[in-house]
Amino acid sequence: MDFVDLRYKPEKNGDVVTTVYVESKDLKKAANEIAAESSVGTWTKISTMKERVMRNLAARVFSIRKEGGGAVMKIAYPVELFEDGNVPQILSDIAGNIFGMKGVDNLRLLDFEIPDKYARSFKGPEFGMEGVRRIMGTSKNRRPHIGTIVKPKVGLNPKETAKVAYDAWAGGIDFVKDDENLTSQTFCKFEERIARVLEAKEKAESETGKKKMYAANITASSEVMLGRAEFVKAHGGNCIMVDIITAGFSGLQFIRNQKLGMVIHGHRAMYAAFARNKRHGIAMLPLAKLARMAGVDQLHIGAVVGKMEGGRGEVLGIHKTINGKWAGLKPVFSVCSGGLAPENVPDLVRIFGNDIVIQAGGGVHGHPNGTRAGATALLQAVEAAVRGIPLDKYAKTHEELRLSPAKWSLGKQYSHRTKIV
Ligand code: CAP
Ligand code: MG
Repeated sequence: MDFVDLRYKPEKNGDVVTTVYVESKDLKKAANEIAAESSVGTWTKISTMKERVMRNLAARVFSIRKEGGGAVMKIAYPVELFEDGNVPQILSDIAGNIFGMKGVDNLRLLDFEIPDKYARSFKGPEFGMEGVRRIMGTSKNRRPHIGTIVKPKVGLNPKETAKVAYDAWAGGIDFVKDDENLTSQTFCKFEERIARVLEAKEKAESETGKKKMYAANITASSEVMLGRAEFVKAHGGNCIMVDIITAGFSGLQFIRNQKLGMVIHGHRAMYAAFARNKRHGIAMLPLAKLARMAGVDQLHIGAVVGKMEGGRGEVLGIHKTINGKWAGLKPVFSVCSGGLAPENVPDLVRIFGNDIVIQAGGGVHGHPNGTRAGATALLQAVEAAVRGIPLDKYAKTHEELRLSPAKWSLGKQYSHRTKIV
């Protein structure tokens, strides 16, 4: 068992340490195979192995704790195994072939820790939460930002999209974004949409006197993303969105490394293909850390309440991790989204505090009086929540909010929406 050493103590500045959950008929053998395959080993002894390679670069499983039907293991990887600033490469190591090995029935990457010096080799967010707040003028009044996704997800033409965006901004929304599956389809070509929506943004800004943000979804192959990002910049945009899992970390790093001077909004569509099965895959926490290293400024993390999976402990842990201090990488603005409506705002503020972006698509455009009223209702819910005023009380003097909970409060139409009291 060359790769299992239960007496080994990892070096804080010298090792990358992963925490994995493993299921196997033979856990110790699996531990050895995992550490071997993800560092310098292979399935058999090889004549080309050098003593110095084993000594300096072999990964070591240093903790095996039985849990559930398997075990939680900790693996130390010498940091020399990793290339500075390369997200795909760290994944090919710590989350590569090991998921497919026959000796392992299930394997889940739960977390990883990296030395500060290596962390600093990644660009991280260009703006981070404080940078976004500075742009939007909310550095002092630190209420949650509110955002909406233009709905229907796809199908509107550029003119219709711009109208929905304008109504949302005029109603009080800070942040409007494209949906994850809207890029440049025939019915809504990217260039025309971006030009029209940014025009609407300017109009809303001059009418409301408030700074607004629009996340244009540039997701595509890297060279197309760059062209689209440059188009957004040339038309006065301040934000771009990348579907970071479908575009991949390489695509995200490519865009971040251009230093475009625009906020990067990270949408996590497809994350659950890795993260949902609690016994296999890659949990959202490591995905979120990688996104911060690669350089997103805002990231979808789940909402606890609403339509997307993710319990309170897990999602709050992700928020604290990407929003907290880490080797000088700027804190990421966490985005809570998915099945949210004004009625969820008090729960969200109670769980996460004020340093989040609260996003509602259906919960804004589904308001009985339309998008503008829905945007105002969401803003009113935030005003009430940060002042600790119960929503039903605030709703008595705020018409849009009063009409909004009437539609959603019992959760009848969304029976799957959880309410946290
Ligand atoms: C929300 C949303 C977001 C999800 C993604 C959607 O719309 O636009 O993509 O929030 O999930 O398409 O579902 P609604 P997550 O407000 O209408 O639900 O934020 O968990 O990554
Ligand atoms: Mg969406």
